[in-house]
Amino acid sequence: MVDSGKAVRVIRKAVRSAVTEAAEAALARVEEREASRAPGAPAPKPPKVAEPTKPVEPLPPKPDQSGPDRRTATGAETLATRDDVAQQGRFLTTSTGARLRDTDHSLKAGDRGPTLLQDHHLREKITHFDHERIPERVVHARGAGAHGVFVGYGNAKPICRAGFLARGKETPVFVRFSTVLGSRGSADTVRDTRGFATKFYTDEGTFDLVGNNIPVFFIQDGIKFPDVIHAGKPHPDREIPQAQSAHDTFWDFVSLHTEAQHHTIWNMSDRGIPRSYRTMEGFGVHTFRTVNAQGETALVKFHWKPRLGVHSLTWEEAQLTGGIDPDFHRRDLADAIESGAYPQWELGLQVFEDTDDETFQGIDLLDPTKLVPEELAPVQPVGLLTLTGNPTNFFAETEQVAFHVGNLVPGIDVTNDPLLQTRLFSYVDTQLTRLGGPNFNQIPVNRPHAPVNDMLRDGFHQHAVHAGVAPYRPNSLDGGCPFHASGPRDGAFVDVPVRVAESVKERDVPVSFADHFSQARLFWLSMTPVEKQHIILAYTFELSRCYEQAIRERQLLALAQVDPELCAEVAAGLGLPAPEAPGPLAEPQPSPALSQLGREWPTDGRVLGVVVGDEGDLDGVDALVETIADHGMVALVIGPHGGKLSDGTVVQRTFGGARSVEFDALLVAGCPAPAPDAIPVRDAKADDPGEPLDPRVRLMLEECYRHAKTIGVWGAGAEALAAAGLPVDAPGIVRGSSPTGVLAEVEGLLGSHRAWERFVSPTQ
Ligand code: HDE
Repeated sequence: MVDSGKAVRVIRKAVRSAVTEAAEAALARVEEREASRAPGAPAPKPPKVAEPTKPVEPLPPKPDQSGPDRRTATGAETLATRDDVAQQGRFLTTSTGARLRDTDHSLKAGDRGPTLLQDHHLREKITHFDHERIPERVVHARGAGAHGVFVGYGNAKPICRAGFLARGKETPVFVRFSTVLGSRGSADTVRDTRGFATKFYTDEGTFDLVGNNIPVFFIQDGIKFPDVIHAGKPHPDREIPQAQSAHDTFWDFVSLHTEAQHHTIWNMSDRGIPRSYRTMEGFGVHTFRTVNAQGETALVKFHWKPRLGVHSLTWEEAQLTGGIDPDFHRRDLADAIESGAYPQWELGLQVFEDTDDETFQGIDLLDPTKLVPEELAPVQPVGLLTLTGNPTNFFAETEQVAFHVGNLVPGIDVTNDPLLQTRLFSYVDTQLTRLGGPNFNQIPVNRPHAPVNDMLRDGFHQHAVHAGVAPYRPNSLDGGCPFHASGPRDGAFVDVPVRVAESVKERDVPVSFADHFSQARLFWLSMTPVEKQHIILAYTFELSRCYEQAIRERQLLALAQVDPELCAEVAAGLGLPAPEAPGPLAEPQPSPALSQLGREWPTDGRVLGVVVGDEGDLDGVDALVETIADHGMVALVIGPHGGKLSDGTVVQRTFGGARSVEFDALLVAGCPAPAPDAIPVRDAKADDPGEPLDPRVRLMLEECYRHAKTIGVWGAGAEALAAAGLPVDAPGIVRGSSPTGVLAEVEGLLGSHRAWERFVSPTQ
């Protein structure tokens, strides 16, 4: 079905046109910015120290920012610019546009008197503030979004007639990534599943692909969703722990509902702690049904394949980052887009014949706890997603975006997967409360790009001004409009007439859903030794955090049915005997595609820390920083103090403020002596200010080494390694004479993400 060479050519051409504008903006921005090359400037123009008093027009959005298309509530294009939907004019006004001369003092009966009820400005300001919050999502509350474009390759045509998959067709998208368990303000790097929800604003209506970064789910029937979420959320009495699965109720549930064991082993693997949203795969999880122009159907599973590969944090990095930069993933996504390293994923399909039994090689395609190994059904790329713009306003866009698995377009339909069936009910229902009424699809970020001609009327926050008198059909008063589309030729969505087997009404489960362990075992057997060690560590940590031994023992019994070695190692860590599996284990063929190791990937948007001293080590640093930016990566100069160094080099991080977890690799330009603030009373990290190296730099080197990150040194940088007691010839340590030579080698090594050989594994 796929000619991948041709597809790549088509896509290159199409994407070029789609992202040129954004790329030019990024370039212009880089030229504009002289003071600092690091992304993350809070405002489009650096502020002055003195308070601005001369009235000026509101500043425009930053060049990396994008926003919802300026459509009407019924999907029509407008001539509005993005500034038209932002603040207008030079003066502060009320919400109804009356200019105000004072917003700092309430209207009082005398300067010491009580506030007057007639102060309409005070009342408007406070009342609006009182209602600024809306309920956070019951799951996936913590997230980050971005705008982008999807370009079809055209090769899906034989199985799917959806127009957005047509060759070279550009469709605007909004993507929201998220964690599942944590509240809106929780840390990004917790161990959890990640959401990967994409809204395609297609010409044929909005298509939402609301997926996760894990291809299977905890439960087989949506009726258990409240249960698994109640188990994963903080305990109801003390409301702890936040955004964690390492607690009794979670493990109580998954050890009793053993269908959750497959999803759980993915969570315990490195997939549960991604390095970046940009380095995650995405999965539609359920099997969907596609329809081609002839009305023929196929069963498909959706995949997102990141161009940068699948990479994760180490557990220690994830924990440190949670404290040091709880916004790590959010910042990473925004910074990458701002610096022009546009994240990309190919949309891929696994395609299966639409047979009566809806199975493929014995795998029940309606069971969402099962995946189909790529070795059995290759993922065929059908289009490319590129994220090109950060939201202009988090609340308006990322918070108010409303996904729904029932937002389907002609050519894509659902199956009877009992998890998917429940989701079809849940998503609209939840928005009614969260977004305050039934008109949430009229919020700018949710507005379709296809003409809307529904008969839904009124309700809270109605933005459309419907004309006509006959929102019913058939009618004669409005000329009969709206009419039914006659079928696919008119672009109608036609529910696929799938035969429903003769059956009885029952609360039951298919026999094929009874296998809970064979694919958890498949996942385990497909891991490399170092990945297995990480899984053992994760189970041991999580179960050690459970209070009740009975829960640990019950989960060990589940692990015994996954793998005896895994069970024995975790049991040893918990100080418990390893139980025997009650019966023989399945012996599935491993799927190497499930492992994250063993391939080389591009390094766009990777963050390199460049350690410099105040003087003497600065030769070539400025040029190095520039080269790093030219190579699509981000350089952060780490110096003994803020501001500029003696040669004018701008410092983005200080020894006191930086921590290793921010960087994918460390470049060390010298052996900086302890800075004046390297005193324990000021900075606990400086507890041993021994000469000759600043102790905070030593800590960064130690951590980078421990986390198997690449470290590059030149000049006196080698002395820093020695002072930190690190071997200079270990894998992933690059020594050279020039900064650019070292960078070239470091970049090469970064392609495999880490110096994996540095993790010592007993089973290697
Ligand atoms: Fe969701 N899910 N879910 N879910 N889900 C929500 O919708 C629900 C499931 C997923 O960034 C909610 O707008 C039920 C599977 C993502 O805005 C809610 C069931 C998968 C997001 C809801 C599932 C997902 C949600 C909460 C079991 C992966 C975030 C707020 C039948 C394929 C979307 C909202 C965003 C959000 C219900 C299971 C993915 C309550 C009942 C399986 C990525 O409607």
